[in-house]
Amino acid sequence: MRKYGCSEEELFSFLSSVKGRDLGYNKVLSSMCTLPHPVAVKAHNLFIESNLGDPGLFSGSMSLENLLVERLGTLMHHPAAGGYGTSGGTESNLQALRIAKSLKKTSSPNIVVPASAHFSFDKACDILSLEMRTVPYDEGYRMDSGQIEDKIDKNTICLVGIAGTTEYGVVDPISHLSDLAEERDIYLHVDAAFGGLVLPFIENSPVFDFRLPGVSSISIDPHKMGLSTIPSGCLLVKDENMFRELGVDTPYLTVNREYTLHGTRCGAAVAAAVSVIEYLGTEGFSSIISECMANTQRLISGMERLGYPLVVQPDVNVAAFECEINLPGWVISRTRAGHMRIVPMPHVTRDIIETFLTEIGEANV
Ligand code: 0PR
Repeated sequence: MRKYGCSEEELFSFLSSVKGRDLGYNKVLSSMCTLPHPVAVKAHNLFIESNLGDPGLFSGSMSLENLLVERLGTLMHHPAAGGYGTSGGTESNLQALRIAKSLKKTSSPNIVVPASAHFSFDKACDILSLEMRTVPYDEGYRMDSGQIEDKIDKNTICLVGIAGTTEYGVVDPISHLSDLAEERDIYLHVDAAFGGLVLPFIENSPVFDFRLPGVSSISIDPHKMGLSTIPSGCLLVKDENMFRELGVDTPYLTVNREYTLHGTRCGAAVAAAVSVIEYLGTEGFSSIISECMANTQRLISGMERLGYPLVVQPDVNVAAFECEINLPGWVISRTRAGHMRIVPMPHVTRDIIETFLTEIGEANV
């Protein structure tokens, strides 16, 4: 640390120059985050000092967290769902597995996940000492229904399905998982970190939420398609009492027990997330999602016309192609299988898609 602080001018000129090295979102086609909505930024700033880790001090912020859970629970067709604002999908997935592990005590617990599972499950299994059993893809890059039962045994504490996979944007056979979960009395967690704020706004999209009776919990991330500020996730549970499994005594706080993972928690991101939801409503979200889906379709038809086949028709705005090209100036990612992967987020406008298609068309010649 310096002995004497620098001037504000010097500090902010340093910060601006450093920020200039961040890529921003302009030609970023790989990210599942996006520019936050202006109301999210405003609300975040308004609640900048809020700490949900000691909710008695911030009862206004806590009421916003309750509203967030109620709104997302209702979107997932279960207004009475319990939940709290997490730091993102990783924390939500970890906490869901903690609940599942606590509900079913066995000496060598395992979980059954699709091959597409996000790497947050590797981290959670490492932390919780769980064996991760992976079910291969079917031809549509979804968890192969026919191979799930083979992986389940008496030590299986949790089944996981993904609603909007990170790499191919598809939804696993969650209704089949729900049947299995009910039959075998196993906890079912749905990772809808990405798809949770996309699928409800697409007509005839696959059902993945609490309408399926076997679903125990759902992860949804406002800092992805919720256009909110980072860090913002939400873990919803079917029954609020499930959180008792995680309760610890907190004698010197304004509440006596808590079940969250973090101690100090960002109330600003919760205020931001709920603000976007209130400001846009279902109409606003539907129009943003339909634009992202239209851009995804335009990208798909453009790529196919150029001779780069789509790997699988996605359920959400993520598209993967058989294409080896690396276009300078663009940030594009690749799936584990090496497919080109593009996420048409709200910052990826139609103009950006057209420019990308033109450039990739020229690279083709
Ligand atoms: N579950 C799913 C289905 C996800 O796609 C992700 C993140 C997570 C859980 C974990 O969420 P958090 O990162 O919020 O803990 N998927 C992307 C990834 O990490 C997110 C991402 C975001 C990737 C921005 C790139 C990027 O620039 O792969």
